[in-house]
Amino acid sequence: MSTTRRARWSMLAALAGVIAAGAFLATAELTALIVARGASPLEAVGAFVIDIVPQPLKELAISTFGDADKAVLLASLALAALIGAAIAGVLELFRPPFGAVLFAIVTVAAGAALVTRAAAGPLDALPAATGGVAAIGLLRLLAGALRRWRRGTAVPAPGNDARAVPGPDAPSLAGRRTFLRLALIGTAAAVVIGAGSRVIAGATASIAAIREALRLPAPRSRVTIPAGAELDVPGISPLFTPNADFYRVDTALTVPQVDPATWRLVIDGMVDRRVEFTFEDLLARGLDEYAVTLTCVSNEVGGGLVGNALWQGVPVRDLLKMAGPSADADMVLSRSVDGFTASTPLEALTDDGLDAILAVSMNGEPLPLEHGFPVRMVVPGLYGYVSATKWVTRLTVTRFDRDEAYWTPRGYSAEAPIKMSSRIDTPRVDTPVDAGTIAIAGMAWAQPIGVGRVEVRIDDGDWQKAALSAPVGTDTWVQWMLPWEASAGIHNLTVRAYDLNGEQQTEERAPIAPDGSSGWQRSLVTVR
Ligand SMILES: Nc1nc2c(c(=O)[nH]1)N[C@H]1C(S)=C(S)[C@@H](COP(=O)(O)O)O[C@H]1N2
Ligand SMILES: [Mo]
Repeated sequence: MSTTRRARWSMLAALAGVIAAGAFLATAELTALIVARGASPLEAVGAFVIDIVPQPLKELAISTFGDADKAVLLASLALAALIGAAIAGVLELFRPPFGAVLFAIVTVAAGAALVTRAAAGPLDALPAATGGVAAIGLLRLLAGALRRWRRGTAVPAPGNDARAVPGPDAPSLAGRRTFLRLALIGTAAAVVIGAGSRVIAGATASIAAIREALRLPAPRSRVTIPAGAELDVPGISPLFTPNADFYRVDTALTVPQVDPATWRLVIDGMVDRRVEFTFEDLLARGLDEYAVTLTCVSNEVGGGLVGNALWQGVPVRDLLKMAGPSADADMVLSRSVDGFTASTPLEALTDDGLDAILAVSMNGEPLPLEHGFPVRMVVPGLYGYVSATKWVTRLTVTRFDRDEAYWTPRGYSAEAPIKMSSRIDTPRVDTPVDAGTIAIAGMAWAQPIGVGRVEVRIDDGDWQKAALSAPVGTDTWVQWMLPWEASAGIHNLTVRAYDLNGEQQTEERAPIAPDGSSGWQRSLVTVR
């Protein structure tokens, strides 16, 4: 084969390598955005190189390039990657599967760079893994198509009929078409996905920075935590759930990025006048603090989709009053910036005895982005999907017979008060305990009435009254505890609660749909 022909095929193969590398980066960035926030291979590899470059070289770079040293580093890295990718492409065409092997090595190296960073978890290797799979897959396809294309245009060996013009045969044409199509689609997809992911990641970083810098005014009132509000029992849930441990449930694929400077709350619909508030307007009204336990309708008996926090915000009723809801309205449809909606009974938001709020702070800090920054609703006693709209931006006063919320046509009730429930935190089903005196303990909630009593039954014994923590309020859960002289064997524990009206938690089992699970939690524990 002539050197020029070989050079031409090499150029195409190199292009295939570069496109595959693009697919690697784009897929990795997208994965990082969705599952492993902050695990951008581009940044990790950059940081890794900065770490391994010897100090004298770093100093030389800084003295030579000054402030541009990072840019020069990134440009050198990009160039090296480009050359490496091109080589992989050529290898894959002429010496398969060595191009794919080269990509596999880079994938493993990038994964290692990602998981060995400080505070990284095993999930952080995922972007490299998905990137590697996409790149190797595309490279193999491109190289295969190229080979088919090339075979059909091969120059006949000397001695053959020299007059027979070597023209492309049918498989060759198909190979060419496949190669060009794959190359085009691969490039376009990589550019769109890669650039899109970077833009979103960039926006995320900046809203996170805005939140970080935000200083909320001190609240006018604070929740008083009574003595004895928190029991000292190993293995029990803390009274207040740390933000990092708070369950998260929403329909958002990526966390909405809302700048408080441009955020607006509109109240419209069946009102005397449409009103609009800025974030500053809300803060200027003065913040009050509330302790409210949030519960998800998807929480199974004994489950973890429930958490308790201190929220600071303003009562929804005050804002609604300014708009003047019409007398025949009975619902408020709250809407998030991402289109999610919740239907809340109007009276749950206007009742003077019920603290429905627009919250800006959670456990003493601005709402975390994933919990609704900058503003969300919190309504005591109603499941999250009918009340706790995160990233809220609009409250439309309406009627249940006119409007429907996100979950209503999807099998859940339009109205859903939280069902009274109790949960055993310790001992756990999966963790055997030693015989002797141990504490059976957990949580119970009956928002907004409050828990009056919790009872525990061991095996087929009598119901025993558990000790309760001093309640912070009627909208929060309480902790309960029962000391137990545990003997070796397998035991059956059951828990049930009563609210302050004397109502007993129902024994009747119900699934989460359409309006929340019910039933007593029964738990088998092993005592050694
Ligand atoms: N914008 C928006 N808000 C939402 C949801 C959602 O999907 N989107 N889910 C709701 C549901 S079902 C629950 S249980 C709570 C959960 O709030 P958390 O994620 O802060 O715990 O948010 C509610 N608010
Ligand atoms: Mo939920």
